[in-house]
Amino acid sequence: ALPSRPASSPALPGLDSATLTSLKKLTQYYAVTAFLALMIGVLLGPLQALNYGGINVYDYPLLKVLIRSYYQGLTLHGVLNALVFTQFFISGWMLYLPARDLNVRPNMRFAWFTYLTMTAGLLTAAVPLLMNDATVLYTFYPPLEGSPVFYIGAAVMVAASLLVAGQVVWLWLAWKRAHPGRVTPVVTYMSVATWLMWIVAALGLVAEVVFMLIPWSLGLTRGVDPLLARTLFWWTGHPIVYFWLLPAYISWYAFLPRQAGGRMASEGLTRLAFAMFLVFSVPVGLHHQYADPNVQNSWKVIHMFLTFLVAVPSLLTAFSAAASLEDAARAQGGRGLIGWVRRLPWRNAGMTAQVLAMVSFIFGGAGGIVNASMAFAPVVHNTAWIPGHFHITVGTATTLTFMGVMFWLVPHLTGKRLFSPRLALASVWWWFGGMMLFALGMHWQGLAGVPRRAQVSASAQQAAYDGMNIALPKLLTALSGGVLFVAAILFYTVLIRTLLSPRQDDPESTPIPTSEAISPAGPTLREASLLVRRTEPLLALTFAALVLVILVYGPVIAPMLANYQFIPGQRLW
Ligand code: HAS
Ligand code: HEM
Ligand code: CU
Repeated sequence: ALPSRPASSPALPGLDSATLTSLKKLTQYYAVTAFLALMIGVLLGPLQALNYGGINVYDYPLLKVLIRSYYQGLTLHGVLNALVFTQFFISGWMLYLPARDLNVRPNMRFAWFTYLTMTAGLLTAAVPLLMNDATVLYTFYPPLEGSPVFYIGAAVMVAASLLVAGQVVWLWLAWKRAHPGRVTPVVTYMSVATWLMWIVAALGLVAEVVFMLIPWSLGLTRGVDPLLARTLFWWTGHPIVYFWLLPAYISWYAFLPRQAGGRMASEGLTRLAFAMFLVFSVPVGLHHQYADPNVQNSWKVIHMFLTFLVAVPSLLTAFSAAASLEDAARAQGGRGLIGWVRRLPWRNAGMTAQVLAMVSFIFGGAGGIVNASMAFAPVVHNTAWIPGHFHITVGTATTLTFMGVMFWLVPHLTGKRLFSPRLALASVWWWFGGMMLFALGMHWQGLAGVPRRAQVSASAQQAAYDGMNIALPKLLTALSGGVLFVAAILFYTVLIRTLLSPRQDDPESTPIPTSEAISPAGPTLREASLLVRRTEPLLALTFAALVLVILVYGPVIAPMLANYQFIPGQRLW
């Protein structure tokens, strides 16, 4: 278990067993809701992969009953996987960890209320999605206009995540007051930094949905400005990818080393990476809008350089993660420049999932740098390359890490034993293999010029691709859909059979795999290094983030407000 930190002040009650039971149940609810959403989302994926293999399944009457069109399916896939799965898992995960790490008792009524609000938002948004009344894709760019019910449900969901953020920041501040002069423990530090980043990030989306999309879809305004809406969307839309990534990083830094049999590299460096993400994640959104008119090039260039800057903490992470894995493997007798890799505990599905997630992220991150470069962006923008990029970032680095986390988290929360560790291990390799194949096929097709978000397999469109030499990448993409389908069956067999099995152990007999640090931060700020002291004031760093965002977004948004365009909505489906 996490070393329980003494709740030194009587004003700050520690976790008692009733609260812990409730907290575990809540975390389980968040995680299971998340993985149910992913299950539906992932069933649609292979159909899309077949589309990019030139095979059109969307005219089969049986499928037509369930989804009306390629785009309704794609909307469900994007929303359920990228928005619902991630947010639910993360909300449970990043409340549970700091509460345990600090040993502070959260207000459980509030915490359950938040979960129910988020679920209500999800169910509300699901109705128009399933009724083909909000087929606007997960980016819901206006002037595509969906049912107001969709936007309201989505807004409630995001608002609920901000309530979790508030509760965690509150817990942390209460702990700080009760422990003056102490260094924030590293798991809490990472969680609070991520939540604070998300608060700054969410402002754009909240403004877009509350002030633009909801009134417009209710018919209260005669139109909406697509450029401003896109700009506010990407204010949130880029940092949201770090909101998906950093919870995985928490596991790579704090838990994976122990699972691999070693130690975290350095608490100071870990904190530096998260402090950098807090400050630099948001002011980069224009790298999604290089092709948008009426945005000055100079601002696009500034956002490009800031994007390169925010890749730095990921590079720090790569070195830290590699160092801690090497430390683990050498401790188990590993030798050689890279021969040590063989000494990692490859039979452990949880560890393997995360290391494979990291390997995928080497390519995903490199592709991201390509996307961000204004010289390359016109080649890859809006092509199949882009889904190639994000299935090895959010679809693997994040998703495969969360899958691996579930292998210890479910036993830890419930006292149930993991059903078939061998199947679990197989599922992880199939997922990794499938996604690497998918990424190869899609990046390749993108370079050939195949667009994303296109039903390229529809007979009317096929002819446009006849002249292209893409038979092989099409085949790879179609095959990857099958491999990923198998991976999903294996994974969900393990997850569902585990959840349905009887409780066998005391849940605490599967502890949180917290790692020791080779270079710890020291318990008090006075003993801590300069780096640790400088990264401790997270609220001040949040303020710096806000200032930077206003500096690089103010001059971009102000002219859009001054020239607001009222564009009427369209329904293309
Ligand atoms: Fe991205 C588009 C740029 C990271 C997700 N991205 C997307 C979209 C999504 C997404 C969903 O600049 C599509 C949005 C849409 O629908 O239009 N992305 C970047 C850059 C990074 C990046 C510069 N993306 C992510 C992450 C995501 C994600 C993370 C989700 C989780 N992305 C872009 C751009 C676009 C874009 C443009 C717009 C494209 C367009 O034209 O529309 C960077 O943050 C990446 C930094 C990462 C690294 C890699 C570090 C490696 C690590 C692993 C180490 C491995 C080890 C293993 C140690 C530099 C940490 C050792 C192994 C052993 C066996 C020992
Ligand atoms: C889009 C396949 C799993 C998130 C796509 C596309 C394909 C695909 C082919 C591109 C569609 C197009 O551009 O027309 C698959 C397969 C999966 C899978 C075969 C595995 C079974 C995931 C996962 C996530 C994810 C796990 C995230 C957690 C997305 C998102 C889009 C997308 C956000 C973009 C939707 C849009 O453009 O509006 N998927 N996917 N996918 N996928 Fe997946
Ligand atoms: Cu981005």
